[in-house]
Amino acid sequence: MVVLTNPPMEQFFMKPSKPSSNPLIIPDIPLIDLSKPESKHHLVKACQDFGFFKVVNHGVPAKFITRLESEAIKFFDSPLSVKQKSGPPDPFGYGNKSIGGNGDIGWVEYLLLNTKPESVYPDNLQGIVNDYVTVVKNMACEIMELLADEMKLQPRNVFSKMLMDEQSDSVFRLNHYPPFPEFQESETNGRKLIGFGEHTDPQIISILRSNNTSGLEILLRDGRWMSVPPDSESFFFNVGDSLQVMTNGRFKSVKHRVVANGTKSRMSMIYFGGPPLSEKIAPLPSLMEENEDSLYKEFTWFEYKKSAYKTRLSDNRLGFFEKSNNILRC
Ligand code: GA4
Repeated sequence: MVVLTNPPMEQFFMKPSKPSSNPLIIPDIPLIDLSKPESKHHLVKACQDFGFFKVVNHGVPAKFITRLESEAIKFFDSPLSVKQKSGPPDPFGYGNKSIGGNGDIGWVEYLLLNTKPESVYPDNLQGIVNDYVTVVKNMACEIMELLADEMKLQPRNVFSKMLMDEQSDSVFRLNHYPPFPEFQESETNGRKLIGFGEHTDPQIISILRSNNTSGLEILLRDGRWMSVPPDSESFFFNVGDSLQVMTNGRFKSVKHRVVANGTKSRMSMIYFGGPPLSEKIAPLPSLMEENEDSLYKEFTWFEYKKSAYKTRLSDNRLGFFEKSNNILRC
């Protein structure tokens, strides 16, 4: 395990990216309005083209969100010695600047929690996190069932049952991106500050809610990074690696990253819906066309997770599980 006590400041800046040949057309983030039944028809395309969409009119009561946000602010405002009682992350617990165990760093502090019922959280967060995870998981299941309907998959809980399973290996994360001391454009030469480096999520589906500070960016199919306008009242869903495999590459596990703002704090809360450890992850037979080959070797979520936790954030984790004799859809 790599322990970085004080990484040089220089390492927190992104390498400049090549100017895009197509900078003018910025697509809209797919929007799913749960108050409009016809909105579900956009789900499949959103997962195929972006691996990402925004959900509005979701019905999650604001109190679950605001209570958690204010407790999270209190937690991150407390002295380092108090926060460190919940750490170091192994992988669960409080972490500061160091992400994962393989040398990734970002201008972020976080609390990573296991959502298993027996898990113990820092004071005041226990009930509040449990309540939040329960309502967000229910919304995730509703979306996954609409997706199954749209894909004509039977039973319609084919995805949601993995999140609902008592053994579901789901994770919850609070990220706080604090201001950067003496952050000035002139000193950074316009370079972006790494909050959370580019990566895909290994799980099935991730659901993010943030305060109104920008920072989240997604990688579009044409190779451009697109900044996602923040919206504290909505939830952002992203397809994870496991869902990409279960759909045999039809859905894209979206690469995303967070650029730290430098002057304004960003706070996000993310539920990562994962299957039970023993679950076999493979393309769903009911979805495969006649003579369609699986692009991936079958694996259990335990095997995938074990392998994923040995990688660096930006690595292509699914690469180890691709069947090399197949040509990947792009
Ligand atoms: C990305 C998605 C989740 O935040 C996470 C992350 C995990 C961690 O922070 O410990 C990982 C990362 C994430 C993927 C590769 C490995 C593991 C950091 C890292 C370098 C909790 C998860 O499940 O995978």
